[in-house]
Amino acid sequence: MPSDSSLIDNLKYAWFGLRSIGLPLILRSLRYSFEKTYTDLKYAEPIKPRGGPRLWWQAIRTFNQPRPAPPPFDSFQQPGPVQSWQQKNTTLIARCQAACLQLTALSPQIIRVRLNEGGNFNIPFSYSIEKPDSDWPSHQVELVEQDAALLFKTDVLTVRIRKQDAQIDFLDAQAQPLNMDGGGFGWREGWVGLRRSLPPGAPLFGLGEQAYPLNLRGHQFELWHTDPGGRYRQGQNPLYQGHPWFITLNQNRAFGLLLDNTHRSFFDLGHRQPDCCTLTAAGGELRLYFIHGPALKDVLARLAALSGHMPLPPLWSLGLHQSRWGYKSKKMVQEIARQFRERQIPGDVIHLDIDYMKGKTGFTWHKGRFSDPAEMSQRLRQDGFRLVSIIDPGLKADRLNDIAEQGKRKGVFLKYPDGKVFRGPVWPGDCYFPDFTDPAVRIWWGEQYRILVEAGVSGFWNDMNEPSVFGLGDGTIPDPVRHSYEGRGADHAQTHNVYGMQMARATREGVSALRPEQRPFVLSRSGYTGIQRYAAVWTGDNESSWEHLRLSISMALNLGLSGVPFVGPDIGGFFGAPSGELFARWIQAAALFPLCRIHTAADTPSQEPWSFGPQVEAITRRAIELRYRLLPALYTAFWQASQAGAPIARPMLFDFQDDPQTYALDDQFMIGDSLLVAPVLAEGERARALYLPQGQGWVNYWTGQFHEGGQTLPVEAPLDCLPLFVKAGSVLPHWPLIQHTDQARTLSHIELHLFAAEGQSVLYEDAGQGFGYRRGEHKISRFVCRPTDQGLIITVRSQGDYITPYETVVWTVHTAAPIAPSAITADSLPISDWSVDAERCTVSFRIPISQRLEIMF
Ligand code: MIG
Repeated sequence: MPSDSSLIDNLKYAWFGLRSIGLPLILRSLRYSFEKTYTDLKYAEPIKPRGGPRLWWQAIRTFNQPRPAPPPFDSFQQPGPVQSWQQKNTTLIARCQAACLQLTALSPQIIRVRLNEGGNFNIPFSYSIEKPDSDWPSHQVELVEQDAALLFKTDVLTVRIRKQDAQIDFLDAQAQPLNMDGGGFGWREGWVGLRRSLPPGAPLFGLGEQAYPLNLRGHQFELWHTDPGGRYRQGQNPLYQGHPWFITLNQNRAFGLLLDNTHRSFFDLGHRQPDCCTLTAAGGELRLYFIHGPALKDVLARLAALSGHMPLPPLWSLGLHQSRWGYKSKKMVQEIARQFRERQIPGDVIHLDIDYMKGKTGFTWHKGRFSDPAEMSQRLRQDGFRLVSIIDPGLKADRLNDIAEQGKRKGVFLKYPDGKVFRGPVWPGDCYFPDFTDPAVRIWWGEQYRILVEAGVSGFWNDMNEPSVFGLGDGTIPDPVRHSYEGRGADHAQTHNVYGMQMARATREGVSALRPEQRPFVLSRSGYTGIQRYAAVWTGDNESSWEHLRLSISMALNLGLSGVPFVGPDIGGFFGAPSGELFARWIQAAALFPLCRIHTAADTPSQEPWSFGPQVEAITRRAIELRYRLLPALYTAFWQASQAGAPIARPMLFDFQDDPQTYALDDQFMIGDSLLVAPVLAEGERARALYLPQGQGWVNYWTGQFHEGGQTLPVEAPLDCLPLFVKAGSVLPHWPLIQHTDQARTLSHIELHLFAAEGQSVLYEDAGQGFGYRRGEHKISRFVCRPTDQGLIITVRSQGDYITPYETVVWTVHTAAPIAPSAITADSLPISDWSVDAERCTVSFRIPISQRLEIMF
């Protein structure tokens, strides 16, 4: 179904809203919209009328006005000429006519620039930056004075500050421009901003979650987390989480810019001026991080060093998640689990949406529908299913709600500046909102999970945490509402963009305290730079359309390039109903996505793997089986993300940035180092073309056929086929088929498929749960494959103390042409038994875990 903005469509969504929210709540939300405007006006500077009927009247007249755009950058005040400077270790302060600039080289590749009118540079606090300045290893910088400029030099970067106007250029070690100033740093009426030139023609990526194609160049983005309150469309911005970060390339050398400022911000990425980006924020200090590569993967590794790594999640969260808004009873949940097992479709997780709660309010069970949750979760666990349950930030403001009453007594909820507790309507009606920026409140919130933990719920889904409040306009908390901000004090305007991330943090820390021996799984809708430390994210309320299938890929890839590896869409689409074909293509495309969750809205037709008839069921089973077979490869990609910030789902250019042909590709992507996925994204299509990057060979996963890199290849893609290629030279690990990840603890063997060519690859293994891996209970196996005149040599170097459940390896060596080995040795001992498949060009043999294989032809 095409998603045009026809009146009928809009009426349908309005009707859906009316039915699911109900008239009284809609009227309350309308009143809230006036209240919010009233509050905004009441505390606005300069102080307006102090309240009363006149202000109400003004609120009613102005309640739905858009927030102001930033003033034009040309009108910003600028620091002016550099008058004096002072260097202390790796920091330089340049005193200019009207302001001061502070430059700090945190590492040879990371430069922070701050602008401050008074020159009072206190220790910066940031929710996004995890690593304190003092934790960076020491290194040398050199300051060189020239006639017209100061050169601030690390081992690999030169920062050139022009004396005349304090403009700043970043040059590489060869003094080649990386990123040049395009208009300086400035401020006006509380806004701060900067303009930089963009490398000609270079694509731009990042910005967190944006409903755009992969390359963001030429567009403009507002960063102010917003629940669109219905489906979103391509080009709609802002959504649930924008991140103040982008990454680009200057002649193949990558760098990234992070504007560390939580206020409502704007990123104009070559929209008004094609060769410049203008970044502005509605308040706070101007604080910019420049991160050099030159490899994209190094930029991402450095972003993770700054903003934190995704901790390794429990293995079960890599399994299939089945969800819908509307699994309303224990009976329904158990029936879903039963169907999965009966139909032999692998699955690990069932989600409980707001229907499990009493009156849709947090930390309660609807006892009528879920009579004995602990018994239910225990029975599901025996069947290999775990539960994830939803929690919204707002707690029902009701005398009968013990948690809300207790929270009120303890003072955990957000308040207006006059001390009155803030209330806003969400699903349960009027709610109070915890102040997640207060450490004590995070602990209080975390303890509330006890009721769910005791009921055996395994993971936690944080929704509505933009925060979303029912009302017109941007549907959130009024700007003047106060937050602790770690005791520093801040209003909502400053806190808004980190609220959801701090909720996810409170959730993660809370369940960690309740179950210290287990790895938490938290799924969050909102987030910000740093969210990867606390939660996986999904891309919100999408729609069952081909357009959204395509978007789900570019959105996930840009989140990955923003440092958030654990991502995925609602497979099949949230609003609307997918055709069987769309569902089949979506589950194929997302089969190897980091997060693999099927989800749909209330009152949509059912969206389980078997809802579309036997043909689509078989396709879905096959896609999910592929995921479960490849879990060791996927888990290795998770480990890489947790170590070095690499995305799990990677745009083609990530590993092939020297091949410019990869830059524009957003309909194919890599999973980890060696899998190339090229899903079909259009209705009726049964073939497609894909690009194989230069520099190595590629093997069709299904046929075993070898291909040269550096070419566009047409492939057949009947409805039951997901085009999938493997980088030649890789060892691709497979598990025998399991139905859920508990079964990975008793594997009889592992299958290692080598796609013979010169190459290296890695396999990471651990218990899939707990924290033993941090004490060395992991196993990292590095494979090197070397073709020789006589055959192939494969070496396996393993480290770590983890003992795999299996002792046997089934090797399958795939070659370009049929081979008949004359001898095979494993750790120098000859193997007598192997089988050759001449048609598929493979040789297979079963051996104990070994360090060196030689295959003689
Ligand atoms: O306003 O809990 O994005 O996944 O099913 C809707 C009901 C509230 C929005 C989430 C969606 C979830 C739904 N929630």
